[in-house]
Amino acid sequence: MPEIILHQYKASPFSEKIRRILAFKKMPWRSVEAAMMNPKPMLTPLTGGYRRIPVMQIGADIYCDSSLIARSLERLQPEPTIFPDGREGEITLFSLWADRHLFFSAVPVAMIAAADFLPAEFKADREAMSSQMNFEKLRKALPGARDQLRGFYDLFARQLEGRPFLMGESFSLADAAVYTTVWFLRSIPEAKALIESQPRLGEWFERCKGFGRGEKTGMEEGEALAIAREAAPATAAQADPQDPNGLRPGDAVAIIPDDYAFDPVKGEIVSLSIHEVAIRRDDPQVGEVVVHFPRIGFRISRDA
Ligand SMILES: N[C@@H](CCC(=O)N[C@@H](CS)C(=O)NCC(=O)O)C(=O)O
Repeated sequence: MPEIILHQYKASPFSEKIRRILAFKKMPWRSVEAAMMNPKPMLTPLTGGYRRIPVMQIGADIYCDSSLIARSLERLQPEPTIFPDGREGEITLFSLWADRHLFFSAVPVAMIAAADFLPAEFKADREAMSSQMNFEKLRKALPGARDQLRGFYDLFARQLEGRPFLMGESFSLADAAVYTTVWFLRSIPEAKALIESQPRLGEWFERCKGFGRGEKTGMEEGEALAIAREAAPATAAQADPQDPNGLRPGDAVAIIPDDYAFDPVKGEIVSLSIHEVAIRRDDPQVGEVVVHFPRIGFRISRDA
């Protein structure tokens, strides 16, 4: 098993999604405590500009976005699976919904609850990252977000009737994705009240939490950069003959998320498939690295 390095921070809900999966799979991992705000001089040499957390590093291969990190962990260690009963499609679709629709309903609730305590520089950083993170807009969005959340929590509780986990007998990526938001809101009084009114939800939360903290060992940021510098990327060239836009290995492209934090990462395509694109870039600090992105949720454009 290669050494898994996760750039993450404690309060990050999408990191918690990956921490749940690592704990469930009992995979050892190294933790780099990442910065919560820009600038991120210990992360961007690896990613080429992508700022979001979590990021997984294996040597000189860098994996962006929790959906791709989850798939990659499953590939590295298929058992116990996060796609039980061959239900990968359904579970992935469910988790993609949770990553956006569910999480975006949680953001106004969490941010407005914390508004008086958050430092001005944090607010400015988040507003620069996403136009939706403007506190006036968040305040306006709050009543609607509360409505959505109450409805979603009710549906989760119904789904958990007679099932220990959302998809049945076993934990899956769907649980990890919903846990991301429920964990994010765990100490916000109105979200706590929703859980208390639905005992099944609280029991499910404890079940997911019960996998423990996983086998985590700390790592200094500088060590992660040195590891990338000393390693060679392990990604083999791969074409996608059915690529809908005719992209090919060797093409120069720029990649951005399609929702927020539009920092382009530029490089040359190494590998393409329906669900993943990997690009090679050269960085003055870490040398040659290959940065991997999911294709769902990201835009790839030719970089002339
Ligand atoms: N779709 C992304 C979302 C990642 C995301 O928004 N992460 C938050 C932290 S949980 C973030 O990066 N916030 C800005 C920052 O930390 O600089 C994923 O699944 O990884």
